[in-house]
Amino acid sequence: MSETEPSIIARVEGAAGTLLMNRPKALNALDLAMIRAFQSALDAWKHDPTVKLVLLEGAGGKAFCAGGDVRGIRQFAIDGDKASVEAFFAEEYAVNAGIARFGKPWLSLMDGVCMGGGIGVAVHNGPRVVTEHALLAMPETAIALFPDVGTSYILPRIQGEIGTWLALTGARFKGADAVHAGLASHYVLRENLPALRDALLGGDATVVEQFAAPLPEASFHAQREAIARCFSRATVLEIIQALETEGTDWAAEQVKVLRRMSPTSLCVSLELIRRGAGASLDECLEMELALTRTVVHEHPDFREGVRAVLVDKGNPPASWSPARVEGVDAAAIQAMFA
Ligand code: QUE
Repeated sequence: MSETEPSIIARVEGAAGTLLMNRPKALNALDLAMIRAFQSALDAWKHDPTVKLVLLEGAGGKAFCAGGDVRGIRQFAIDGDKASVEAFFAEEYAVNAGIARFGKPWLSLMDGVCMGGGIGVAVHNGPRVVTEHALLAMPETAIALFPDVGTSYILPRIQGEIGTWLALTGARFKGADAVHAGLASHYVLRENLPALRDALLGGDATVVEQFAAPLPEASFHAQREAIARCFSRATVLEIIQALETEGTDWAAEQVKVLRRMSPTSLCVSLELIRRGAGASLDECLEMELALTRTVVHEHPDFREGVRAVLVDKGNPPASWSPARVEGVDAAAIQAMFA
């Protein structure tokens, strides 16, 4: 049965188009077939007057969507199949842009893990609902990618350098944290999702207001000032030095995390976020697509990062190239944006 079940289940229920990401064993990570199903739904429903809103959910109870199919991308890179890598990212980013200009509410119910590509199908429209079981992250620097799916537009617009901190360290956000940062718009308890879902099939997205629960304090509340102080620096090395100057356990832990990430990826990600602050969403998606071409095919860290994190799980990266942030050539990073 599961072999023939579609990886996206698209239906019209009442006045809502509903999309269920349905690869629970892969935490609903997006492959190209799923991305194409998103595009079909956007095309079918954008001008369909019977569809008043879209409701997006993840199957299985554990994840909304863990990201993109980076294992598949890595294999394309190893095979030298540039066309398939290009198709994946170009079509994924087109879906992100299509959601932003869909013109009707595109309502995401983030209950469980939501990372990378999952954030990309959730945050460019709204309402963006999280539960107390939501876990949001941009973990790409661990696999030597960079914050993509239009997050280079979103992250620099979060106040107090929270977006820079998220992008570089891959910090995990709970549902309430995501609302405090503006990545999510409504905090709803999991037990109330069935009733919210039923209400939404009536076609009025504003009913979500009636389901919002009191918002707990952000888990990063005590670190807000340190985040703003340290992550506003011009270079990754200066951010690390600023964290070392803080002299707190929290800051020392951030340095440890940053030292585990791909140094090249940290520098690319910081530059991307700084450039994204002054760019439109479409310009950000274009920058990201251009970066995939060098980062995936020409830089060794991506293959090594995906191998370590997702293929041979728990087997840490043998070596990054260069191995340390101190060894990254600033001109080489700038050249990747040319
Ligand atoms: C960085 C990423 C991803 C990641 C981990 C990272 C990513 C992704 C997955 C993932 C996780 C579990 C799965 C799966 C994929 O993990 O993009 O299929 O079952 O999809 O550190 O960018």
